[in-house]
Amino acid sequence: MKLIYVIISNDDSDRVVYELNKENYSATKLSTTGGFLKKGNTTLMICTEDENVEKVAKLVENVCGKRETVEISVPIPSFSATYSMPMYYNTAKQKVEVGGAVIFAVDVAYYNRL
Ligand code: 2BA
Repeated sequence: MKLIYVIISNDDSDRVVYELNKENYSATKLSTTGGFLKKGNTTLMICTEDENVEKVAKLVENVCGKRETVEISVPIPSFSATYSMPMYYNTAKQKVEVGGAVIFAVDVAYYNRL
């Protein structure tokens, strides 16, 4: 049994969950934030048999499509010497790949539906 994490854009999330549910995969949606761009994204948790991991990845790929390179303003935090919270953010233009999906899977030690 594997727990698959799928990180996708918020725009693709409803469609991906719809397609997963249609194929009888259950998914839990988490509202997450990308550490680099500091923008909201969606992380799906899908627990399924090992042999389904590639099928889920293919399904996600079909919905999310390919990455593209865009130039955007990336937030650059400035930390004070005293506090670990950023005092302010500067931005810098940078070429970044967006779109697509990030997928990884981990072994599940225990699974039960009570
Ligand atoms: P973010 O961390 O906001 O990253 C958004 C995109 O910015 C990344 O797309 C990547 O193209 C670029 N990027 C990230 N870090 C970079 C850096 N240090 N220098 C230059 N460009 C950088 P993706 O790779 O498709 O990642 C999309 C989102 O998936 C990430 O949002 C993060 O939330 C998550 N993610 C990606 N790799 C991960 C990993 N190894 N572990 C956990 N989460 C990951």
